[in-house]
Amino acid sequence: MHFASQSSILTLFLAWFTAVSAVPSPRNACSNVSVRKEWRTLSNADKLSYIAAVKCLQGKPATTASDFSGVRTRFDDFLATHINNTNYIHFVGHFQPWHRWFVLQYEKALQTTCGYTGAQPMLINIRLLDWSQDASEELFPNSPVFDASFGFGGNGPYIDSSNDTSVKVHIPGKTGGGCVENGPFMNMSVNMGPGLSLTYNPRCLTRDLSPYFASLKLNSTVVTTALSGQTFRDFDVYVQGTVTTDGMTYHGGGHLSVGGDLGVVGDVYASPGDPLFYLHHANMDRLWAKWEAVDPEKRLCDISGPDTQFAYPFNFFGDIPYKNVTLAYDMFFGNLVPGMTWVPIRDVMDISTLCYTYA
Ligand SMILES: *[C@@H]1O[C@H](CO)[C@@H](O)[C@H](O)[C@H]1NC(C)=O
Ligand SMILES: *[C@@H]1O[C@H](CO)[C@@H](O)[C@H](O)[C@H]1NC(C)=O
Ligand SMILES: *[C@@H]1O[C@H](CO)[C@@H](O)[C@H](O)[C@H]1NC(C)=O
Ligand SMILES: *[C@@H]1O[C@H](CO)[C@@H](O)[C@H](O)[C@H]1NC(C)=O
Ligand SMILES: *[C@@H]1O[C@H](CO)[C@@H](O)[C@H](O)[C@H]1NC(C)=O
Ligand SMILES: *[C@@H]1O[C@H](CO)[C@@H](O)[C@H](O)[C@H]1NC(C)=O
Ligand SMILES: [Cu+2]
Repeated sequence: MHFASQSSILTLFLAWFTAVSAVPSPRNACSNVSVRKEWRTLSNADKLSYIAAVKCLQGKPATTASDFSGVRTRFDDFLATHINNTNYIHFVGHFQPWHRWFVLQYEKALQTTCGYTGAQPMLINIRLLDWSQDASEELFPNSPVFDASFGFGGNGPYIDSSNDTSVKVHIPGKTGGGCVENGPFMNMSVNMGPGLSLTYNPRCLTRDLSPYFASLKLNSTVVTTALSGQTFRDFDVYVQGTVTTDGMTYHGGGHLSVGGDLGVVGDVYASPGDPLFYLHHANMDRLWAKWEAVDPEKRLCDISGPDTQFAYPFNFFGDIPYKNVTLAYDMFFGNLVPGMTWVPIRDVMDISTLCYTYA
């Protein structure tokens, strides 16, 4: 009993060694896997607990208040970090990797700072129905995500912005523009923006829904075309689209079908001021992960694109110098999460190592 024979010790050791070498190193093992689900598949109780966690984050102390004068809460840390980095993280090769890490840190903040036990929800194209069934234009504003009791509230009242020169790109079919009038975020304060401004500028949450734009940009054809890209470059160039309404696809489409001309989530800088930002970007991330899963051996290491905004192949305004990013490229997050200022693209390529998945 007390002394195992040498041979049984050897057997035990071999069994242990075999088991250990067969599984990934413990460093990568996930003790908890977050299962991210589509908003309308959550129970009402789960919807309310997510919304409560977001409101909780909007009351927690910030970590970047000494970097950005407008920051008041932990929620604002994310808004400010996005605003400050906007010109370095869009129309670059690390656009999708940066936003993957960003949404993950938000999900972790909800979980660790606000005791949220669920996962980051996402939206399948913000439509009433699954995109494979292509909801009609009429159904878009009635999507459960805009519900006042079990969603994020709806549109703002109509404001004619057709002659507003501060609007750079006018969105066809816009129906709102004013402050959100119902739901849990009707009284929330968007503390920074518009644009690059990082000073304290509290204002209401605005939305400016365009069901028409949604029908053009969030339909199944757009998603299928993106996923048919054979290389990351093909996939990513299509997903990022261009800066005109014609050239936008589901990234710009998701922002501007809700943000229109005047809505917060349509502001490329301050878009994380609308809590819906994180559901849209989780869906974008789901589609990237889905694209990767088609050929993991190749696609989990496939990255490309410029390190500089609006360089080739996003050279809409002419050619400028750049380098192509690689897996070793370090993405910058400032002081969003202490100790994680720089994150190499390599570390975010495989969501299974980040301990979340999509249902
Ligand atoms: C796993 O999740 C549970 C429930 O949310 C939590 O209590 C626990 O601390 C988590 N464990 C780790 C290692 O994150
Ligand atoms: C916008 O400008 C046009 C042309 O000047 C004018 O007819 C129209 O009334 C203006 N609309 C608003 C809302 O100011
Ligand atoms: C918003 O503020 C108004 C006025 O203070 C208050 O009556 C209402 O209950 C608040 N709504 C929410 C959802 O917090
Ligand atoms: C789907 O999107 C494509 C590309 O934007 C567009 O040309 C087409 O008209 C859309 N289909 C529907 C049914 O709206
Ligand atoms: C970046 O990669 C693309 C695609 O492989 C290539 O055409 C381009 O010349 C590269 N640019 C630089 C600066 O190396
Ligand atoms: C804000 O952005 C600037 C670049 O415009 C950068 O130098 C600075 O480090 C950033 N600050 C933080 C705290 O992220
Ligand atoms: Cu962004």
